[in-house]
Amino acid sequence: MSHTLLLMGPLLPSVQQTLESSYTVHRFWESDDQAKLLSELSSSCVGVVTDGGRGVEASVLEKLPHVKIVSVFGVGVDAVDLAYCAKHHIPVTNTPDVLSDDVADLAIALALASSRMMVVGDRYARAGRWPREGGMPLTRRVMGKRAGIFGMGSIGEALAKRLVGFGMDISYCNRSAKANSEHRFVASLEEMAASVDYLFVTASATPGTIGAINAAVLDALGPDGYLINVSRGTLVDEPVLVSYLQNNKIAGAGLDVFNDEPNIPDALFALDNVVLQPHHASGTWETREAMGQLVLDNLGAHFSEKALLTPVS
Ligand code: 8YV
Repeated sequence: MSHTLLLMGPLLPSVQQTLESSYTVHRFWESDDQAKLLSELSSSCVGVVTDGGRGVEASVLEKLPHVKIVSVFGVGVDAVDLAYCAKHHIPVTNTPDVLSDDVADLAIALALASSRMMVVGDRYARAGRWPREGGMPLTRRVMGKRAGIFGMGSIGEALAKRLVGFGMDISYCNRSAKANSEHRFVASLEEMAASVDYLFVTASATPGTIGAINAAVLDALGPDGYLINVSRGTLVDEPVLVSYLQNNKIAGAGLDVFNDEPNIPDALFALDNVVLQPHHASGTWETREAMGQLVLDNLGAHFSEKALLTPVS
């Protein structure tokens, strides 16, 4: 008999199909009576599969005492109750590295799109304003500017490689300096923000980083600085960011992530100095397939009692 798993939300169809053909999978998000489903699965469910946004709460895990693995389709595990998992010796796996290049690409795209006002330009062109009014207003150059990366993990490193190609001067702020990094380490986020034109947020959401991009950091970034966030909305004090964008206290922002996804603060829709994406930095076929394969491989390793490929430490 195949192992019983609880799937918290839909996955890429090909991945979900493979999962459902290899295991007995119960779809949590489709259930009309989730409490009943959890009680029915309490003695049989041995694993949970979820994505980075949904994670899994202790209130679900408590009802499934035989769960021995949580496999996350995503690198961020902030929505998983890690303390509960640690206490109950439930290993958690995620999908690092395979998504880093695409997330870094989107960070670059957001920096270019916000500086070069690409969305404004697109609207300008489509509205037929070019022949009527002439060229759109001038924008700001990216090449050769100063970039600060908050979080120099695999995504930060992939981003730095790209920024080198833009001739940028690169600093980074991390828990500690990276032994082999050629870039400048700055221990204080505020200090780094004061010395860059682009502040990229690529750190994972932890108690130490949540709320880190606050008024003091945005003041330091200043009216010529751009904030690019491809990590988690929770790292930023969102109401403060909205007011800084409304009042041009920073030059602009490129945002893939928000505090209350899928809801984006209405005020941002009215602003030309922000480029918005619906949390899609890893959203390519190639990366989502690789993430799905890693989810399946981690489950396969767990159920055949082999070492997990990408356990969250
Ligand atoms: C995904 C993510 O959008 O990896 C993460 O942590 O947030 C994203 O890659 C998400 O997990 C897929 O639904």
